[in-house]
Amino acid sequence: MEHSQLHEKQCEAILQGETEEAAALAHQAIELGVDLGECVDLDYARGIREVGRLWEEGEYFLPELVQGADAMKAAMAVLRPEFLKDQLESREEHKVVLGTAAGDIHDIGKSLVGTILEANGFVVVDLGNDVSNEAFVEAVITESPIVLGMSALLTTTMPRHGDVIELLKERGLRDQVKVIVGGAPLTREFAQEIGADSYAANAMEALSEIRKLAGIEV
Ligand code: B1M
Repeated sequence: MEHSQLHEKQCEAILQGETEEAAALAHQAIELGVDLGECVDLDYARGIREVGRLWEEGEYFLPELVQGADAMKAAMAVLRPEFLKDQLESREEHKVVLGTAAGDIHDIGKSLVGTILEANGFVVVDLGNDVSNEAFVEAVITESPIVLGMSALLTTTMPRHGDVIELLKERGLRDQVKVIVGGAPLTREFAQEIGADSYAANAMEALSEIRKLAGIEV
């Protein structure tokens, strides 16, 4: 199969919510030696954003939204070991705690950020999704990460990032950890407003920002 044809088919599989097809195509991408970053950034992201657009326009309903997400997750599960194959040696002092804000179950983007960080030598403690403000603060105490990364995909849940930062200040912990936030509705301005140390628009930018926060030269 031509690479361009594979890219189209991958996007289509996410758009149609075809979980098995998406996983099978991910295997083919590995076999064909296609750039896997491109598969995620171009094909899967394009497919899932189109799903979101169709849902917003009332053409897709919740089941289609769920199926699209499941197809993307299935493809990502196939690619994850490949991303981690040439993993840099992980270092405990480069620990990052990650999670999605309270009330928010969107975790595909956050998990992708985690995979890219792990592949690049970070120890990632992923708290999952719908993480309470208290649980984020608790993890800063128990895990002593160098960076706390919070994700949100809903305009209603992004303010929780600011709440966590306030809670860290109240407990005298703010100076112990750098904070980065991200997720589709966020902006650099929002990150500055709530007092975060950094913001990233995508997984590769998150890697570069977190390296800077951790003082890692590349
Ligand atoms: Co929902 N959803 N969803 N959804 N969903 C959105 C976000 C929405 C924009 C769709 C739309 O209207 N077009 C809309 C939000 C509107 C708003 O807030 N203004 C929406 C809604 C409304 C909802 C529900 C309320 C629907 C309902 O039930 N009526 C509901 C909410 C549930 C809840 O959380 N309480 C809901 C549910 C779901 C599913 C469960 C079906 C599913 C999520 C499955 C899952 O994640 N396990 C889902 C999906 C798939 C989407 C869309 C279509 C795609 C999100 C995604 O995975 N993108 C989304 C539409 C859209 O975003 N355009 C939509 C792919 C992913 C790779 O990108 O997450 O942006 P993204 O992550 C990127 C960057 O943002 C960045 O890097 C990532 C990689 O490049 N990044 C970070 C992310 N986190 C970062 C953290 C960092 C740094 C960078 O540092 C720590």
